[in-house]
Amino acid sequence: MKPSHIEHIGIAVKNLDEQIAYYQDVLGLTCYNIEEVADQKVRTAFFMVGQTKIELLESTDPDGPVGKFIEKKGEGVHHIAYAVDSVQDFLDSASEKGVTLIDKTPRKGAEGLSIAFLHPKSTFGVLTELCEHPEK
Ligand code: CMX
Repeated sequence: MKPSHIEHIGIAVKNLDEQIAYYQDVLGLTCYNIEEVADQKVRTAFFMVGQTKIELLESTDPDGPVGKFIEKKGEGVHHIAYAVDSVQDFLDSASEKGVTLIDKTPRKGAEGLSIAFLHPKSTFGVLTELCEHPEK
């Protein structure tokens, strides 16, 4: 049940290309994947740091979750994603403990992962994502 590691940190950005340049030129990381996730209304860019990814999120729709977030709070850390063995088991356990779920069952996220979100209003203001790798 316990998460094995932080799968990724999601960062809301206004301009993906400008931010990719910063992560590459200043932090020395390599962008290894750019992917649009139509379901989430975002275009994403990924960097690996050890076992953990940085996921930059550019909104493709002002009414999408990242578009609304940037409008209210500006650019910055948007969510923390934990790697778990079973997203469904984790959701069931969190729900039993009174946590509000955004997703009651896993859905498909970037890079083919099964993902689900816990509502930030019941996780002390931190939007929390659970990720399961398909090979598990
Ligand atoms: N972190 C912390 N709080 C957040 C938040 C975030 N990322 N996003 C929204 N909130 C807060 C808002 O500030 C707002 O708080 P107040 O009521 O105090 O003002 C409250 O949640 C409601 O926000 P809203 O702008 O009215 O937005 P909605 O209720 O329509 O949606 C949420 C909020 C979290 C349910 C929605 O953003 C969601 O479903 N998120 C999960 C999916 C997602 O974020 N996808 C993008 C990433 C995809 C990927 O990783 O590939």
